[in-house]
Amino acid sequence: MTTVRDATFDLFRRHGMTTIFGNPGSTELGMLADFPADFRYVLGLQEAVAVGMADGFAQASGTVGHVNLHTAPGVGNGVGAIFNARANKAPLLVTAGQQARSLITMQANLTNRAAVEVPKPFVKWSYEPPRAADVPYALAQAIHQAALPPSGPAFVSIPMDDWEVELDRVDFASHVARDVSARTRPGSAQIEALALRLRKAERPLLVAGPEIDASGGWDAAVALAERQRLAVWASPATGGNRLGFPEDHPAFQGILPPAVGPLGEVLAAYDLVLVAGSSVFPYYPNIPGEFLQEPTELIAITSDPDEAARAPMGDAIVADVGLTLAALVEALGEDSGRMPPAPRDPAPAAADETPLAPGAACATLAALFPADGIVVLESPSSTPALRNQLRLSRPGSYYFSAGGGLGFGLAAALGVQLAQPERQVVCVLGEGSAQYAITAFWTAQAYSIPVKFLVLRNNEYSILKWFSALEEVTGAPGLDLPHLDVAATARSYGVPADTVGGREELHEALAGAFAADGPRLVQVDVAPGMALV
Ligand SMILES: Cc1ncc(C[n+]2csc(CCOP(=O)(O)OP(=O)(O)O)c2C)c(N)n1
Repeated sequence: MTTVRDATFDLFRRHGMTTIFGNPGSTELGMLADFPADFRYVLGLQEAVAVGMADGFAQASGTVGHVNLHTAPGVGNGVGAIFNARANKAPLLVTAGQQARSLITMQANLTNRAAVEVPKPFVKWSYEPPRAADVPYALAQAIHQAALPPSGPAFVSIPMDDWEVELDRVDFASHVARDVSARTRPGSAQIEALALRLRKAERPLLVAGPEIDASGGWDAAVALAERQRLAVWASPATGGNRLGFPEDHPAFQGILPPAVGPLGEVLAAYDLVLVAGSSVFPYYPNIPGEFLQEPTELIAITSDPDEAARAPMGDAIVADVGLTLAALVEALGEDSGRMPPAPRDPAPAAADETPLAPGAACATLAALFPADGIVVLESPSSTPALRNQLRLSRPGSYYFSAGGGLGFGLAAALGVQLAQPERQVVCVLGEGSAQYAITAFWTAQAYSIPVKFLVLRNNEYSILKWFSALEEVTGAPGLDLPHLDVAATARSYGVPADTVGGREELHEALAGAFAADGPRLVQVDVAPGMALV
């Protein structure tokens, strides 16, 4: 005989899911009892942190991530981060405890009355098994749901008295040992038709989206661009939770602007736009204009049927992005003979002023950035400057919140570092953004997670002031952040931290942080305002 708990942990083992992020309560202790030695539990002190860490871990580890939350309030606290995970397409199992089955009907304390409803808009699948014996089966389904394209969070609510229940083999054996995969390639006729359109194009463009990296299609995207002499733009930063193309490559032209009008103007220079692994498009803010001007044509490749269906223009192919790009490379053969696109200009050097321009801070980071480093970014008004100065060029080097809910950056950086212990994670944060996951500093020191944090402090919600100007809003309150000291807070949680001013001081402090073991934080004062370079 086996218990629900044993069968569940066997299921997790089989899927390589031996890291569990969470914040426990009395309703989760049954699951955590006699915690197996081959598993690791990573404690987040608030649920947004636990979910954010699991999101980063899921994206960077190649496994389904797992976060365990405390019944209704825990899931409630985590919902903003679950929203982000959905936008990031992070394959994520979210579990939560529930009151004992015999007490649910009387709505005893801690009963989650609508357990399945609470996370619903933001998860792919939400379930509470009707019998204890169904818990492993429900979890197996949730894991498959989370991993199948488009990957995303799936939720299971588990009554607290289920874990000790004994199972008959017949109740669980068949679902533990199942592989389910759905990486599909378009048919050869579809590939040929796409190859023909590319061959005929005079000024073809590849828009590189986050799903290229997630599907392992990086090399295929580079080969396609090089052989076909494609100009390459990154999909707008608003939805670009990962990079799809090396940003120091001569074919790379820049990051598409996110608003309809300006984006349409960039596309107008091309006759065929191939969008790989992005929605069409993560538009924001609302600057009207032409979506696509004749005679430009657009074709999107995405594994997400919803993205394909809701695109306002162009054709779409629903298939695995990496496999489709590889098939296209094969079908198109060697060189297209086209003229290569002109390379874009190097990023201009930012002036050495006080306070430092955000671009100068990013350039200082770039000078020290480890060759195999990974950036997790949440510093809204410096996003373009960082992408311009750093020009990351390796797969799996960049994570950003496609959902835009703050709190992702600090938390996810820890999850990414746990998933990629051989690579150095650098987390670049605004001092405002850091507050939404501030307790993650405790987890960083408690588990010796050696993330290096760079906080760009400008004493305001700069991006919101930029939006105010764009929306012609004057007199909005709540946009200033005087006296916020992230370094002092990080130190209070046990993370060594410095505050610096000029470029040389920053260089020295960052070099010291990179040379040190364990987590380190450098806070630098920067000039407010949207920084493009
Ligand atoms: C959960 C959540 N709440 C509020 C916002 C709105 N918001 C977007 S950017 C921003 C300011 C971020 O400030 P900071 O990190 O200091 O960066 P800066 O704008 O100064 O670059 C806020 C509050 C959000 N995106 N997510």
